[in-house]
Amino acid sequence: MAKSLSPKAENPRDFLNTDSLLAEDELLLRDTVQRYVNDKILPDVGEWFDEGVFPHKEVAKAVGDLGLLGMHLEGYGCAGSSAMMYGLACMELEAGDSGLRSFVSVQGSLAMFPIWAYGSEEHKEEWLPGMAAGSLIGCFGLTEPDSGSDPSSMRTNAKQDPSGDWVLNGTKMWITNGSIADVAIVWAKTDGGIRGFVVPTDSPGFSAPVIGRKVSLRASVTSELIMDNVRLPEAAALPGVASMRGPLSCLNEARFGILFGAVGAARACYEAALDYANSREQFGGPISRFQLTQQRLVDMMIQVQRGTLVAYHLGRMKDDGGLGPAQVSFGKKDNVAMSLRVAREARSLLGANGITTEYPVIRHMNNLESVYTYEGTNEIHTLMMGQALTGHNAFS
Ligand code: TGC
Ligand code: FAD
Repeated sequence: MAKSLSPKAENPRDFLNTDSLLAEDELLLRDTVQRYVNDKILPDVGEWFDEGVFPHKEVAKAVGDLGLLGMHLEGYGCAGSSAMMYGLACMELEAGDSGLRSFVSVQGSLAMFPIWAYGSEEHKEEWLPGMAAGSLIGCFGLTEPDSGSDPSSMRTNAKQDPSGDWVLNGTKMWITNGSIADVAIVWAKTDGGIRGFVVPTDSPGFSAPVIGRKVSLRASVTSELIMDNVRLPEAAALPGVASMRGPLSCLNEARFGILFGAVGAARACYEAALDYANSREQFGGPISRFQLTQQRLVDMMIQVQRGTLVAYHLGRMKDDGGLGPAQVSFGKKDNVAMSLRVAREARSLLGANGITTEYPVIRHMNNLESVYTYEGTNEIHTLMMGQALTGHNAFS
């Protein structure tokens, strides 16, 4: 009888027992979000993706009730959780769908964070409690049609007229949650530098048409923001920052969530491939008995486990206050690229079934193409790390 080489059975879903690196409250939070995703998202998300819809009201209320919106912020109805907890939530949400994690990251890290970090007391009291509860939705407008990787070239501008009011003009592009938002954080050039503006989306002159024909992140709303002489009171400008540091610091927060989220998507693809390989039979037995299939599964498993370790390490660094932007780039670049590789390999392992949304893999794979591009493309993160290594700016 063949003797097993290992004294105990490794868990194929957590081979290195990375769970042992998490504290009890972290595991509890992780399991709660996982249960929500399994029960309320996975049964329907394939259909949402097929139909290009995202039931934002129900989802916003549910994730608000779970305390996930702006969960890493303190006060104003926010949970005040650790960075690690926020990362774990993102991991589980993205195991459901990148669109779900996008919704939560944009709300918490890109719309609530700038209000929390740079807003006036009035901004915080007016917006944050409702946003934490999910009854108000936010979006973040930085990218423009001609200004993507280089946001400091933006054309959107705000001018103050003699009354003190701001008049905002310009177009933002590819804005997650744009058409469903109650409030947009819009970054614009002013005579005093780049400022963030808190723009209620019912302001006259503001519109947010949906961007259609997407084959990625279909269960997520992506929009243009058009500002045509939008008049705002003087107090609409975020008082705490007047440079690119404002929007770029928000990106750090969201990129941190993404480096966890991408692992969740990769794990979902790997697990789908493992289950499929054990059940699909060819040449008289399960395809998991072929050496080549085992090599593919082992490669996927190693990549997912490595990505998990990187995420947990960066999570601990952030909670200790020692995580710099170029280290966030390490995680965003590497974990998203890893996730896309795993998704493509899993897609191929599922054969023809891999091309249908009956299975989650191609949905994740297509979503990850957006994740690879947004929040700083793979190349931009390479250059951020290159600059940290060498001191040379190779962006232009
Ligand atoms: P640079 O001249 O280097 O710096 C300007 C000011 O910003 C500060 N800074 C940062 N602060 C905090 N965090 C960072 N990561 C920072 N990077 C720079 C810097 O210290 C300086 O501060 P100060 O006070 O001296 O003025 O900036 P730059 O304009 O040359 O930009 C450099 C570059 C290329 C890295 C940056 O533009 C960049 O990251 N580009 C990528 C654009 C991007 O990621 N866009 C994302 C849009 S949002 C999105 O995609 C949401 S998807 C949401 C979803 O659905 O999940
Ligand atoms: P470009 O900047 O035009 O880049 C094109 C290519 O050139 C890329 O491969 C890039 O890596 C490469 N490149 C650019 N500069 C360099 C360089 N210096 N060296 C080498 N290569 C370079 N933005 C928001 O503000 N808010 C949102 O909520 C938001 N949500 C999004 C949702 C989705 C689904 C998507 C797809 C995008 C979203 N974005 C959002 C926009 C996103 O951040 C941008 O798409 C991204 O920053 C890249 O900009 P770009 O698409 O204009 O590409």
